[in-house]
Amino acid sequence: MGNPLYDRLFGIHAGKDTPFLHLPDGQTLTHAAFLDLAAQFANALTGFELEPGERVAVQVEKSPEALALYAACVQTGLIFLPLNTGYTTAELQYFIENSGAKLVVCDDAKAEGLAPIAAAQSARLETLNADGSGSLTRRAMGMLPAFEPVKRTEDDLAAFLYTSGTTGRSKGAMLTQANLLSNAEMLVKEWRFTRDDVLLHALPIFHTHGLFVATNVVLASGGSMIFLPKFDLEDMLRLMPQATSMMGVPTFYTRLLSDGRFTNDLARHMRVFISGSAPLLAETHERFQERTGHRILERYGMTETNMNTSNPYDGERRAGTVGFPLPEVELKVTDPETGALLPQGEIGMIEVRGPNVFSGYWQMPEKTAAELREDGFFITGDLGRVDEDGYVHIVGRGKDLIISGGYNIYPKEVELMLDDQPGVLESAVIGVPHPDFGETVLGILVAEPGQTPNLEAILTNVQGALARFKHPRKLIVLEELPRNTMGKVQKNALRETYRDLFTED
Ligand code: MLC
Ligand code: AMP
Repeated sequence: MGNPLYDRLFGIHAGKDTPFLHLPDGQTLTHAAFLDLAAQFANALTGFELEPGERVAVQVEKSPEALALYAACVQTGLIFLPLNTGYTTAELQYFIENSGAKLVVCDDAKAEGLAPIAAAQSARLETLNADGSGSLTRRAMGMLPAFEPVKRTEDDLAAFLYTSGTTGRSKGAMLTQANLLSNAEMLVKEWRFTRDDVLLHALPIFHTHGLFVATNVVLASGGSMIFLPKFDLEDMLRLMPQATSMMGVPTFYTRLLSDGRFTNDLARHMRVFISGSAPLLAETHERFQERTGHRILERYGMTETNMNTSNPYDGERRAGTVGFPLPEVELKVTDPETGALLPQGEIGMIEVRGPNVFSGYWQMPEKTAAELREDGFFITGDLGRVDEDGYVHIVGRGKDLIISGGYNIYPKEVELMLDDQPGVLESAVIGVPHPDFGETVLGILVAEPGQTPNLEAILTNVQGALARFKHPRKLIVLEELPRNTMGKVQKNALRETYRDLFTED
């Protein structure tokens, strides 16, 4: 029976002295050395007497050790729950409690704040820092570099990723081994990854894109990656000549284009540039091709489904579209109200079904039932259409969501916070175009009668509670919010009014 995810992503590299991680300091970790490290972490985890299926909540910086911890969770059958490094302690408390994690791994700097939260639910707390040090590593270093993976089936859960909802409460998307494996292996074929590939990896590894797409594809193909702690323009320009491929959010592409040193020459030897997590403007597409001769390959996915569609590797990569449904992924466009299938070409709700689709939200059967149909179709919340050639276009969102630099922000969460502030009667949070982040967060407030809210104090309060990327970049006070006859706030009107706020010179 074995452990399919471990066997097919990691185990296949046993004993191979082939490169896996090229680190910014010039060192390279081979597949064999990485597997040894992962086995040491697995032995360390086993010492904590956790049962397979229990959750490990992990908020750590990107490092080879962080990746080894992911591999260790796979081989011990523990559910890996990575968390954005930007989350505040208040945000983390929810994830730890909701998931019932029995082990929390964080940076030394966060340990004091998280200790009482972990203790309250009898979870163990270990640390792992950006430089790879920490209590967990110390323990792992004393362990044998060999581990017999715990038996698992493809239907067993491998990871939880939290995704916010329109009500402001995050939901834990439960991903099985099969969800991750099917996508990784499918994408290797679709995008022609081989052991000769060197992926320039500057994405965070706490989200689908950086972990389950970029990392898993490299693992499944036997290639290697230049493993950067974060996107840094200088590093990208310096290291691109050593890479064959890159995956990024649109901000990566606009930032590269904004620098004159990013030339045709620098990108000449590259095999493929892939973009996703947020819409790539057709204009960025065209500018990129003019500058480099490369056509970016845009694909579409989400936390609950991994990747759903992709532009073709061979064939026309059509700007403004996300390409075709991946093999084994069924995609249909339905009436958002009734769920009825719409005629080809019409705009409606995108629904997807396939081995990539998650198995539900952790302990939220009602939310699961509302979004995941009994026949297996997942209601994505994205509005789109399929053109006459079969290309999928995403034309909008049925869900109230802002995507800033590839990070999702659910306005409701920020509005709940703003509504609670002194002097604030109500608020509306919208996304407006931003030259760097694609969209950014704008908070619109209505004051309580006779009051003048202190905007600076409000922003300070928000800072303590929410991750930086969710903070409104500006607060505006209005007499009242525009509403339709039903009393619903007209966010479209607000978006229209403020659409040039950050893009005007
Ligand atoms: C950082 N900041 C952001 C931000 N990232 N603010 C808004 N949106 C973001 N995405 C904050 C920083 O904390 C900083 O705060 C300030 O904004 C400017 O920082 P920066 O130095 O310009 O940001 P940087 O660290 O360079 O990060 C920008 C980024 C990064 C785009 C490189 O956000 C990133 O790597 N994004 C990728 C996200 C991702 O992987 N998404 C995939 C989700 S999976 P201050 O205090 O200094 O002002 C998914 C499914 C799918 O969606 O289909 O893939
Ligand atoms: P997340 O919940 O972080 O997984 O974000 C998923 C959402 O990102 C999707 O539902 C889409 O709205 C959006 N998204 C991902 N890829 C693309 C893309 N290529 N174009 C437009 N939107 C995208």
